[in-house]
Amino acid sequence: MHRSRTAAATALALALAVAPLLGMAGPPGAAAPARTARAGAAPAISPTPQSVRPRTDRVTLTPAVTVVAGPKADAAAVALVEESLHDAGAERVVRSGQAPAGRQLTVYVDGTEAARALAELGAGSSADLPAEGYALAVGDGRIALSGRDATGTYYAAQSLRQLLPHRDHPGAQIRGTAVRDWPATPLRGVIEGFYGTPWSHRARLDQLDFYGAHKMNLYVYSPKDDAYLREKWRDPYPADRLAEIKELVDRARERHVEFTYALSPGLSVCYSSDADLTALTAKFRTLWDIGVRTFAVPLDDISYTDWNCAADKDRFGTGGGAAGAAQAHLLNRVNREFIATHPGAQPLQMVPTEYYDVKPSPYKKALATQLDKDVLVEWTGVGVIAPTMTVAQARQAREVFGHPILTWDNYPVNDYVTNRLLLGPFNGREKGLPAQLAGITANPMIQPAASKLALHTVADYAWNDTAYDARASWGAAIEELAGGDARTAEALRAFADTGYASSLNPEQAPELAAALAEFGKGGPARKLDAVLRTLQDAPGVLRDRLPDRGFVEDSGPWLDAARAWGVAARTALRLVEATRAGQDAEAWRLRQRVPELVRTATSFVYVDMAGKRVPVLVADGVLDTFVDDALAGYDRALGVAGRPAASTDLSVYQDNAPSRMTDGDDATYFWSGAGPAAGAFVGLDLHAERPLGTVTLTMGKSGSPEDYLHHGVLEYSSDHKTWRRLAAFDGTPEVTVEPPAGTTARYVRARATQGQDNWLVVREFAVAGTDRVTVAGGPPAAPGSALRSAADGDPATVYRAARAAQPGEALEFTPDTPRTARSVTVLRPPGAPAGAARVAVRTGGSWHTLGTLSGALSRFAAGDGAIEGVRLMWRAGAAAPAVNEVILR
Ligand code: LOG
Repeated sequence: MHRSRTAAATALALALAVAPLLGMAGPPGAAAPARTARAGAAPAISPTPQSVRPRTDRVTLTPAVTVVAGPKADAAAVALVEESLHDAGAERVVRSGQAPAGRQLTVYVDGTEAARALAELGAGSSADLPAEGYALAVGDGRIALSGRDATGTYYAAQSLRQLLPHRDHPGAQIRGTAVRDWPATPLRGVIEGFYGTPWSHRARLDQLDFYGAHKMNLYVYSPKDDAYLREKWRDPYPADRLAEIKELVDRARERHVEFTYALSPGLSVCYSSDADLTALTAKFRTLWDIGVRTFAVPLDDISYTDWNCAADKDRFGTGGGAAGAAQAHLLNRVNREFIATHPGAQPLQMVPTEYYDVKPSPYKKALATQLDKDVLVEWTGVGVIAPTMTVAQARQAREVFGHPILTWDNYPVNDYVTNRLLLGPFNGREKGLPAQLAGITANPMIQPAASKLALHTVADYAWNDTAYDARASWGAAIEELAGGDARTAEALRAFADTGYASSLNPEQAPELAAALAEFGKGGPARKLDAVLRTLQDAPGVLRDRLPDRGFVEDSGPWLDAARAWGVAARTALRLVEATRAGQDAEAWRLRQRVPELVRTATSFVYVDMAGKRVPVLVADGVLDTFVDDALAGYDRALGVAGRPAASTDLSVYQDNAPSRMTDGDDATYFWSGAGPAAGAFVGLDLHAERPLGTVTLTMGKSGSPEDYLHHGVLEYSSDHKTWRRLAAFDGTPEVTVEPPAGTTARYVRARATQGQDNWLVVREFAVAGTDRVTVAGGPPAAPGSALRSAADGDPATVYRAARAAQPGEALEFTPDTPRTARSVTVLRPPGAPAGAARVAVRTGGSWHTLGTLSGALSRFAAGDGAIEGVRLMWRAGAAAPAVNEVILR
């Protein structure tokens, strides 16, 4: 893939990976917004109209309603008006040339009658509105609507649909209103332009309906993984494929959406070749014949330094300027020999190879000066995934490209983060931007229906950026998708919150994070549990009740993960409570349950088009942090260091997550999905400042012995900002460092000091405590387990014996130096039998029995004197013993 793609992906992965460490995922500045009160308020038109003047009167929906349509009224608009009247409870809807006598409701659609009614009702004339504008009025026993053009009339009908209620009998009262409305930018829509599984035919039809309902007028057909659009661009379509596309074209027309056919020849085209021009226009011609009127030639993600034919090199030379000239040459021919010769064809669109910045370059200069002026140039903003877009940048883009600019906004596209659903609103686009542009197109997710939340907000912004409020639009999108059902909306909101973060929305799960923060500040556990309960139940509610079945289908693994995280987080909450209340046995039981629940929550995968299984993320950096903190809090209360939390700014290859560096298992590993650049790191959070014992970093693995940091440094820090060097290492996959006595830190990291091509495998990254305990005796540990797990400071790791104890066998713990402690605690797995061992301590050179193991948690008063050793003397013949941790405190 193109280098800039990878860079963008890495940047986002980085931002999201470090967010928890930097506290970025913490409580959002803004409190959770109030639910939109709907009862009594006039139903909202979405996108928000430019001007709405409420009237004081109401109109009654009579059993029979007459529709008087002007001679040129748009057929789809009239049909939509009639359908909406039926849905609102009308028993009969009659089309007539004039209003009937009597008190029947009449709806005027376009024509002179509508114009008169609109003027009388205070909505003015549609004739002086911008293209696609409309006027709509309800009052004085009538409804009137009229568009500046056919699309305007259709949009008026869409707005009326939203004003009318859903009822099965007549009599509804509709509030009087006068609306004048128009779009902020001419083109508004969606470009199906991502890598990965292209949308299904059914999904595309559904999307076109959605665009029409949201006043979006453009759909660009450009899935990267449809071979007929790229690799096999010269090949004609088989008849059945063409028939399907025709169905899309027809549906688009009915919904007033411009179907744009985008052909990407850049992988193999010879710009100077007559034959290739003919191949391109011949393909366009087959699409023209089924009704397509808008065409695009995207030239993104191709090489422009290598020519595909020698003739191009001879004709255009080399370098970016030559590439721009070659592209302009081909596109001008398409423009002059195809677009210009087909009356009714809309302006040609193109995506430049440099689509992601506004820096002047020879390539851009060539396009600016040589490409026909009426060609629209697409631009992603500054950066492939632009976190923000400003008016000034849009002006610069227009200037540097020398053409009208159509944004290709890479949101909510998730092809570079297929483990995520991006469910937050369109954000960070400055007001005033639409006026600078020929239009706005959004590149959506691989999941069509799940894209609707974000696309709803894109439509709102593109239509009326002045009124746009990202959070409010997001709330409205949720309400609409929930079909007006409060319980469904609550579930959808909880779920969408877990997929809120992206380059555009730096806060992950803002509402959940706020609830967790409130609890952290002493808020009631009951309240947090209710929030987590809503999340846990949300997937079930959505599966039962969400009208959009596509959304449920698209979100499958994420719904599963959300439910499982809800369960894990609620259990962690109970752990926090039990720890605080000193309920030792219950807390220990929950402490052991949580890691299993987390394993389940992280087990759900999205299977991509190549069959690759990608573990999905929900509310990452928020839920996992809460759960980790609960475990660490328990461990701290117990007096052990606990397992450090691992992190990295490198991408992760498959499911080889950073946590595998700290699982005590040499057979598992973290594996990066790219060669580390200089500055990349893997790190440990020890949860609290503490003395550093031996630091070990074991990298590489059989099969990938070169996958280690070839040049790096070990560093430590107390605040994750100021770092001090512990040691440098070069050319060795196994690093062991003894920090100087007295060194304390909370964070330790290994940082690359040079970039490298080899990826990075870290089998284990560990920091020993300074007060070490040696474990000896038996029975011997089972494969995959170790004696030292019983005293490694991590209650999650467990020593499991390979067999039952033999007579006289004992497990013996010896601290480096005699330790003063009030108690000895032995933690064992759930269901561990009572009476399995006698526990003794050695003080002053002699052994004293403390008692016999009870259940999973046994605690003994240690008596006086520094402890020199602890022994578990097994009862022979009992089941193979297991010990999580022996703690002296
Ligand atoms: C591709 C696009 C892809 C997106 C996000 C453009 C113009 N082209 O870096 O197909 O979905 O990034 O991964 C792209 O954005 N190139």
